[in-house]
Amino acid sequence: MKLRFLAILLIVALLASCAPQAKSDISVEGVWGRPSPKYPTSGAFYMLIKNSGDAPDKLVSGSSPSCESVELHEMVMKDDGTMGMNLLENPIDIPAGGQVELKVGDLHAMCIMKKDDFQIGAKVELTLNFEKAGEKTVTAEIMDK
Ligand SMILES: [Cu+2]
Repeated sequence: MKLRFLAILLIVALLASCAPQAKSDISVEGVWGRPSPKYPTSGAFYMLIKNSGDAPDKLVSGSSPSCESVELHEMVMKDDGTMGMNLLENPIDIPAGGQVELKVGDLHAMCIMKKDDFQIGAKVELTLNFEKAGEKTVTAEIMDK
């Protein structure tokens, strides 16, 4: 009886010590940007964000030396049938083992009051702030597409 109790204790202790800490593992690919076709003072960044970890993460915010500020936006269909964009109220979820694409006509990181760095072929630094993974600085190539 006592032995069995000790065995259970031992198993519980082993399980507790072996339980791996769930972590997110964020990588960012294919980062590019362009001047906004509609808003002369703005630009947009697009990219593929992958999470190969076993915990979900969130893209909370961004910043760039080439922008006054960076906001997370999504394109939406307005009541009158034209496209507009909304400032996201919540961070962008990056699921564990999943990916999220910021792409034209959908989610994007908006460069507010861009500086003169958005010439085609230029490289613009962008820092992304993730809830768990922390800051990731990437380089966006400015493209004409
Ligand atoms: Cu936008």
